Amino acid sequence: MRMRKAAVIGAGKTGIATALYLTRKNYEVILNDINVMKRPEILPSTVKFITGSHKREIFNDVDFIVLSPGIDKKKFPVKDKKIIGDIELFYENCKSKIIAITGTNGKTTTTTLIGEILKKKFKVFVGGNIGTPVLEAFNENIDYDWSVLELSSFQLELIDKFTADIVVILNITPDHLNRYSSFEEYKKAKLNILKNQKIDQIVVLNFDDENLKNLKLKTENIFYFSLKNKLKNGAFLEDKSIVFNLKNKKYTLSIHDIKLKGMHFYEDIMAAGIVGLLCGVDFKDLVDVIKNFKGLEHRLEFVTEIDGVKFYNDSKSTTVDSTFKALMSFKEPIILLLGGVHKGESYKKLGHFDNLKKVICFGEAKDIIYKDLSHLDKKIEKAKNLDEAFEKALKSANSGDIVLFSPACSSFDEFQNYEERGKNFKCMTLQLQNRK
Ligand code: UMA
Repeated sequence: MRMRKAAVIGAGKTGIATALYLTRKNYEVILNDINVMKRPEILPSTVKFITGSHKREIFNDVDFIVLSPGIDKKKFPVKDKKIIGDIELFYENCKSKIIAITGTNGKTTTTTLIGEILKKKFKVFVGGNIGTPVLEAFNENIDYDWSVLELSSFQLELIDKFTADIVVILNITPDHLNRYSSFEEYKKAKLNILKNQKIDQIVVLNFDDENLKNLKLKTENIFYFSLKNKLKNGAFLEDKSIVFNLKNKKYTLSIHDIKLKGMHFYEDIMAAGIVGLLCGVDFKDLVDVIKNFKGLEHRLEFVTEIDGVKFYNDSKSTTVDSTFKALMSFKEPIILLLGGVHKGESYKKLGHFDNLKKVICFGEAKDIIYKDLSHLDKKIEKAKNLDEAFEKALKSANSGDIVLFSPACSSFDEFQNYEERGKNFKCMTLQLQNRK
């Protein structure tokens, strides 16, 4: 009998984990990356590694193709083969219950929180867009109770039968408009998380998001969270507390127990709390996790205070909406560093905060940003790159100000990724501190 044969496209994190997984499953594997690169050492010799363009003939006799999420299926030259992503392969083999989290902003924080909360009671795998490829769940023979998956629109485009026991959709605002032709197309990819809805599925949605509030679903197990409305079944903000009102039981969490700055984090906490309580975690364990959660690197992360100026690293912000939320988190005068690679959105809504003292725009997107925010007049300046933007920010900063690095763009004009960009910002800040 002929060995089953699969092609894996992209030799990044996903591609390598997929090639290793399929090899273990006795597939003959071809791994093809468009970039000419060294053969990754971790690959077993049985994997055929081909660099260079995705030529049709490479795939002639494969049974299916696994695309990495960064590769746009619409642009992939092969159309007559089954094409899936690693999430689908995961689903085919997964024995645990699944929680799938998506949304434009807050996915990683919510996924991390849900993971930590469930770990109080269960064996939990956490993976997906968060950085650990999902197929790594099968590296060791662990019987997980729950798999908690952060899923991006790119990953959701490539599902076929995938479904989850609990689905969380945090928000849908414009993003990746350099890959999608419209917001509607992007939204459709995100909502693919409900493609194979189940009648008994639990769905957790943001009531304040017009794209989510009125979704027609098969299930009646819908739980909402809201910063603005008191809800009968879900979580909401009341006075200085988050109230979880679930199945006729009320639990109250004081916001003084929350270390994270920014109302948008309350949404993540509400969503994670609902999931935790529905899964049967004790409220006191949930509060314990939230009390001790200091937030994640590069997400409105407090770096340091120098001469009364506070520096925040929000390098993960690659969308206008998430920078908008970062701006909403401060009452103090803000010096905002904005720029990188333009992703197709208008920056206009960022220019209407009274406490915006200065905007320094930099990188490839600087001219577009400058034009969109031209009404700021003397309050906006251009800089070549992040280094220069940082220097200019210092010139405007006085005691009591916030220097907010929340770029609203992707990082690839200067950096490998947002992590490298954020580390760079933190490094400049800490060097400044050492000079003092
Ligand atoms: N490549 C090709 N052909 C192409 C384009 C790229 O062969 O036409 C190759 C590149 O040369 C590279 C490889 O594909 O070697 C990269 O693949 P990838 O971009 O899918 O990256 P991975 O390393 O596999 O990481 C992916 C996710 N990346 C993207 O979706 C862009 C990671 O999310 C995720 O953590 C990881 O899988 C594990 O699941 C990152 C991300 O930026 C954090 N996500 C986006 C976001 O959050 O906004 C969606």
